[in-house]
Amino acid sequence: MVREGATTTNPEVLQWVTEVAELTKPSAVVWCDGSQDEWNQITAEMVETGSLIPLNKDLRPGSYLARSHPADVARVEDRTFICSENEADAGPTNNWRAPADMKAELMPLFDGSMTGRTMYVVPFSMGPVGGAISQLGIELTDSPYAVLNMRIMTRMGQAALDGITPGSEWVRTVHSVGAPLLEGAEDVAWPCNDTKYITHFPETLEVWSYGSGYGGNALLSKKCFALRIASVMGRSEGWLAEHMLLLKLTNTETGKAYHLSAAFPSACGKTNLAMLQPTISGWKVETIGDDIAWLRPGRDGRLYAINPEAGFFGVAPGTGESTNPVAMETLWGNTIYTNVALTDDGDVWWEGKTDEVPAHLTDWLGESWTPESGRPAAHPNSRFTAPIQQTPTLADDWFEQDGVPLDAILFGGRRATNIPLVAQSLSWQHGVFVGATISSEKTAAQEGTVGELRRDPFAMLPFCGYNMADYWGHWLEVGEKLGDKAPKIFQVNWFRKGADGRFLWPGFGDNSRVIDWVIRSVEGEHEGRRTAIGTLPAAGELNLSGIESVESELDELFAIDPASWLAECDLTEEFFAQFGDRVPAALQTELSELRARLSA
Ligand code: OXD
Ligand code: MN
Repeated sequence: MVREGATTTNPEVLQWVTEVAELTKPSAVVWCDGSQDEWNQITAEMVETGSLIPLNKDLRPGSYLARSHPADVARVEDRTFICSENEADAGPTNNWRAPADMKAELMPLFDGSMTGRTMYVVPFSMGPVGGAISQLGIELTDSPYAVLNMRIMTRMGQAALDGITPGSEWVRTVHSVGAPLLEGAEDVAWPCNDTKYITHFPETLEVWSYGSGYGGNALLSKKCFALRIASVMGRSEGWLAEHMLLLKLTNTETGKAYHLSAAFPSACGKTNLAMLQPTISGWKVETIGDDIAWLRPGRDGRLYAINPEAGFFGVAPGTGESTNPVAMETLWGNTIYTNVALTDDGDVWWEGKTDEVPAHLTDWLGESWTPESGRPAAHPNSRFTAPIQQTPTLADDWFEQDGVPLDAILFGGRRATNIPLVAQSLSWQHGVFVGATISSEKTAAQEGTVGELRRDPFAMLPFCGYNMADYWGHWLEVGEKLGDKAPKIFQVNWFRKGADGRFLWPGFGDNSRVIDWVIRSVEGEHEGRRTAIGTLPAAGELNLSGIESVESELDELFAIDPASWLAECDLTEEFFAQFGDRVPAALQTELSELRARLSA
């Protein structure tokens, strides 16, 4: 069955696909080629079975709506495991299981899990096929929804499979929704299982995912491969897999181009920044990526970056004409929507898409909805999956085979207090300290005390495939190798609030003003103002033309209160303590030097 339509002769691939098929027992195996015909066929089948709703062809050509099971709507971090041989290699911030124990637990679940379903063989490349920073993988899945999403999110198809040659390095990923379809039984629109496992085997470059059809649980190229497994590959091969967006900035006066990456925790507006529309003149801003960047030293000693993905899997609510017109244009068609609301004329809607709320909708659960219903029409984690090549602001650099050189790296969180709008780190080592201590205040939506700091180092807390403290050490080593060719590191915070609870900074397109300062600092055009926590813009350096009223907020936006910073240093010490003596000495030095500067 496996070898019948096989489109490779690589015995390693054939053997692995055969083994998984013997275990999961699908009724058919389909080798995907990534073609339009294949897409047409799978979408037609899913429409037929009720798993996809075709949208109005005049309003959203080539687009579909999927509604998930109401209990399968997000990544499941408490069911996510790093299965390294040694527990200490997973570190205190990951769930760990010994590989053999986890396999013993999983195999009975996968045994026959694809019964009655088709197993798709989905070969894909992360980054341009054959690129210096690219990697190859295969996902075996019984979810046609996952196949369609993978076709948008990766370079999926024959070229990727052809790149997987005997002896080459590639990542094996297996996904089952865990819902065998027994003879005569009727299928459901969104099969899944209450039992869920998202498991990673970094030493053997494998991912096994069971029970969920949603997002990062099912599109194994994304968080599972491109962050958790790739971070481990990067550690041993001298590169970095990061939860970062990627931007190209061109100075329209000089024509000089720059590249910037930025790490923010989930739900801090990465997609909005990736599609930034500057409110100041002098810059052309173009998109390269919105979620993941792989960084690797190039032959010239600089740090090169790619966006390994080929699409956006973006959060729909809050994306609208006023907040992100570029995203709205990108979503014109060829898009899969999941868990958004359906309008009466066959288009999609979600909270924040338009200022005006439609009088009637079908909500994400398939029920009739009006503004009086008292519940959101779209699920808060509803998504669009859209091809990156539809982005009107896409930079040519997305196609660059070997990536683009980075000039600056930003680290940001969502901080109402303490953290200034922007600060340049004093050195690479200090920048790694800043990345390692990224945090956001907890909001009412999260467990814990409101205002308490939630640490999210490098925005990688749920995504680092090895011990977080070793990861910091790896960043330090990469920086040492780059020396004075290393990109400059900045800390940013769009979310600082005044004593009256108002946001002090307008954000969105006006963040271009901060990026203008960042690039001019990299170029040495600005002196800055050195403080205990980093270099801030000196008077007059931040371009406020057109928003002069913000001038009166600058004192608060850039205020550094030594007492509350010192209190935060105590929290950092506690945070570091959970990693024991694996915390690099250089970061302990940074902490004590920061305390000394604040106390001076
Ligand atoms: C995402 C996330 O979906 O970070 O990108 O959670
Ligand atoms: Mn993300």
